[in-house]
Amino acid sequence: MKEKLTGAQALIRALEHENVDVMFGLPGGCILPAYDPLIESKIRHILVRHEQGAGHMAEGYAHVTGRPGVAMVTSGPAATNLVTPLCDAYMDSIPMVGITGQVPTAAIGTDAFQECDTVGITRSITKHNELVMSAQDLPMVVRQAFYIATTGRPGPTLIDIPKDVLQNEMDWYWPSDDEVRDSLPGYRPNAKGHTKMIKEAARMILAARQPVLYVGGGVLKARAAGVLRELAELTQIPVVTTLMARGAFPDSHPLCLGMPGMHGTATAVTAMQKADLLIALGSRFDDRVTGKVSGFAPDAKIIHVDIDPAEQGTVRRPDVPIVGDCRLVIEEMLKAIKDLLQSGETQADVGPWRSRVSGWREQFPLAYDQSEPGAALKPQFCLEKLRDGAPEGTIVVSGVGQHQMWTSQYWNFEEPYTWVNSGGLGTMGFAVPAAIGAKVGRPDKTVWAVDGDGCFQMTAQELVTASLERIPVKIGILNNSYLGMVRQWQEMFYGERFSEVNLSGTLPDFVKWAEAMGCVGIRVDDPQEVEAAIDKANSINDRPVVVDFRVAEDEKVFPMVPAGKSNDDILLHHSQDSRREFLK
Ligand SMILES: Cc1ncc(C[n+]2csc(CCOP(=O)(O)OP(=O)(O)O)c2C)c(N)n1
Ligand SMILES: [Mg+2]
Repeated sequence: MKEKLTGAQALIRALEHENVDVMFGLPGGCILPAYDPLIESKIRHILVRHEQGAGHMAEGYAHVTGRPGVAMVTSGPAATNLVTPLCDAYMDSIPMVGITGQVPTAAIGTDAFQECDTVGITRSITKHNELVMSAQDLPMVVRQAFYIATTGRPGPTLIDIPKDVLQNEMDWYWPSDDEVRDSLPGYRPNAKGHTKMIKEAARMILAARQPVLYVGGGVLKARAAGVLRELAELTQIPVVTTLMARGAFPDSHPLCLGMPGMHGTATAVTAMQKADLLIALGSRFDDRVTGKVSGFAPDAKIIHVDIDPAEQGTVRRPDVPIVGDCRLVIEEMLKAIKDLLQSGETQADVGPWRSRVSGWREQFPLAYDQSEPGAALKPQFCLEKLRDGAPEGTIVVSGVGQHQMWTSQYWNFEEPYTWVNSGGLGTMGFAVPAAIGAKVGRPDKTVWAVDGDGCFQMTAQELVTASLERIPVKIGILNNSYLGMVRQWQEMFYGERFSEVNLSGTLPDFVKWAEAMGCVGIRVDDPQEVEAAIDKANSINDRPVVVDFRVAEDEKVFPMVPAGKSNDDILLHHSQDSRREFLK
């Protein structure tokens, strides 16, 4: 006799079978039946204050653990509140499973209370989504959702479950791996790269005189940091790590050039421009990296390794396309290079290239000035102090804006999975909930979120969640009283005509707000007091802490490649028109 369960019981049991240990959510009418069996379940449920928070928490959890984050919410407005995190996870290839309630099957299409077409709305921002029409289907649908979210190029999936489907009875079963694969005949992610292409890539790597390893988030997704390091050290090829790949290669390594792109280091940007070979590993030639595509790395041949065939040639036509998992492909590449070397082939001398690149690094370091007595506190100074005071292995999360770019620039990323940010979508409000999710996933680690005053005001209410759930995250607000990144563009490209970017110098009081949410609040505006404030924040581990760093209003992020311009037009500082001289 098969065991009879309700759809809701089957859903929760299926999540347990998928080894879900925590989920983030908020109940409501249509998802109500699923919240009932949750009471008996071992799965920890974190009750959020807004469904967007649940989605970003699931993302933060997935970022640092590599396991899919789960968010469960009700229908209609709750489902639409989950749209931004789903899109965010889609853009940054984060494994995540969203579960939404839906109006009863008989009411679908009638504009019922809290009805919306969730699968329609989320179709283009999920890897896969499904409206479940029968309770009997639930175990298979759950297995498919987890399988698709975590295999191939990871991403979000969504299961939309009408209320009656949760209430109806079904006969429990648990599909095997083969049954899941067979149920998805159109889905066969290709993990292993093409042997001939990999050999061709190995030959090109040995022949290149000015090569650069252009490392993207795919390397982290593939857990390939170890083999990447082997490849870089064997070939002595310099490495750039994109915004999504910070931590995939240690910043302190002599071969590391830091971040490329719009706000990348001059060395990373220029090395790519001057390269004769770009080995793109899990990177997608994003416009923030390439600048004007026609001017991007004009002399470089391209090897492009990506698990998603759709990325090949989208922006720049590769000379050697390799579709496959970065770890497996790099392993094969290493073998192919070693075989060639053993058979007597030699590598071109990359020594002169390396010294040229090192010269740029010495000549064009990141710079700011905090030395002037009485000058306003600089955000970069706060970041350096945060970085130096942070316990080893601290996870850093950021919002979106100037503070995000400074964090990526000034932090030293030494280990993978210590950097969590919203790269592709650039979602303001990401940091606080994502930090909470990260801390839930890695309670053993210190988690600092570096946020903007604008971003913080979008999702700060989740600190109530963190206080009540005893999730002691630390938030450092680089409070410049402005939507700083927009202000920077208005200053530079709109003739200093500031429009709707001033968030007011005095309101709100972030310390009082933090205290009202059950956190410790600290304010600091004097450079002399920054270290003590950070030490105090680091010593508090029973509650969330918010540090309000009152920083200069007009500091700008440099270097900068203005939008639409070529990377050759990188600006090192505001007074400079272009850096063409340096590039010659
Ligand atoms: C949800 C959302 N709305 C608008 C934007 C556009 N935007 C990008 S950065 C930014 C300013 C962020 O201000 P703040 O959080 O104070 O950070 P700062 O740049 O000052 O460090 C804005 C409005 C966005 N990225 N996301
Ligand atoms: Mg700001």
